[in-house]
Amino acid sequence: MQNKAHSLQAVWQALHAGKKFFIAGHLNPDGDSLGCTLAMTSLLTRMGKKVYAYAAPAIGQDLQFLPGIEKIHVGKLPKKIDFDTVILLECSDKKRGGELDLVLNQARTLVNIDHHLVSEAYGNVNHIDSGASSTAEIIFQLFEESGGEFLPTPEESTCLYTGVVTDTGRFVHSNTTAEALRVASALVALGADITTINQVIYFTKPYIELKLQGRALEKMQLRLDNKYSEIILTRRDFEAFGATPAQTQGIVSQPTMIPGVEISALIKEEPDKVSVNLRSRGAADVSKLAQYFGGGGHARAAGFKVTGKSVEQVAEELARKVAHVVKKLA
Ligand SMILES: [Mn+2]
Repeated sequence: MQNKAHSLQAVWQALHAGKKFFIAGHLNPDGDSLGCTLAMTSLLTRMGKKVYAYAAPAIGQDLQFLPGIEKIHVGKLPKKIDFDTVILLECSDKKRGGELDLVLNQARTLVNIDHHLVSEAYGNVNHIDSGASSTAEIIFQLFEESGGEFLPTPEESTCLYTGVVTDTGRFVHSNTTAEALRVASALVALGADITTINQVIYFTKPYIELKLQGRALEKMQLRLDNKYSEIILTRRDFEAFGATPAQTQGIVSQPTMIPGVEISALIKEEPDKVSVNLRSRGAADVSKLAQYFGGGGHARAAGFKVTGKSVEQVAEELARKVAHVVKKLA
């Protein structure tokens, strides 16, 4: 069995030993994934290392404010692949980072840092802490482990705070531990720009996203004794506002505000697949549901994608599975 619990000191050893680094988070990077990629890129650059930061396939508009974002190579691998150390952040398995086989196969050292509940120890150095609110929390602890040699800069603090605040849902999810708040507090003290983070991430929404949200709530249906909320957005819904399936942030968690709703699903018809976001009020573990359909995530927030089936087929298959889950809760 591989070791899932290498110490942060082992991570530091790999950072010191490497010269040419490749860093990536998961596909469709969120605030945690990008925040950690940028903070690590900045740290390694300060250490005098060569770093190639990668994210794919695109970076959302709301995360473009992150300091250093222009340094990320979006969906583009270098012509010459020549890295001694690869750092995968937030990737519960090797495939989560995208088509990186060429990079992964040639690296001497693969460092895997993650906080997902179901995470494989695919690296040579694996630091997997499912008790951490976010990978950003772990990266902050990594800084602390340097014994004062490296403190996060204000820019790195902004990146890491973004990871903590987004993964905890603005400090409301059950992963909002004392440690998460301690780390957030320390990052604010170090200069994290929380005014910009709050304004850009939480108080900015394009007109078409608000309109799409309105359409989604109108289409929301309660099923299974009102314990399951289902929202189906078809291609036509997206076309009505000129929106893309990526512009649905925040929609899936809204139905869990309704008393009695245990599970919420947002089912989206995309050009080549059906993608599903799941949320749980807390009693049901939606990561298990997602895993059944080949996806993954956390107990309260998970998702999956299906190809070759219609949006209606996926909705019915999911509803049948959800029925088993909510029955057990009763
Ligand atoms: Mn995360």
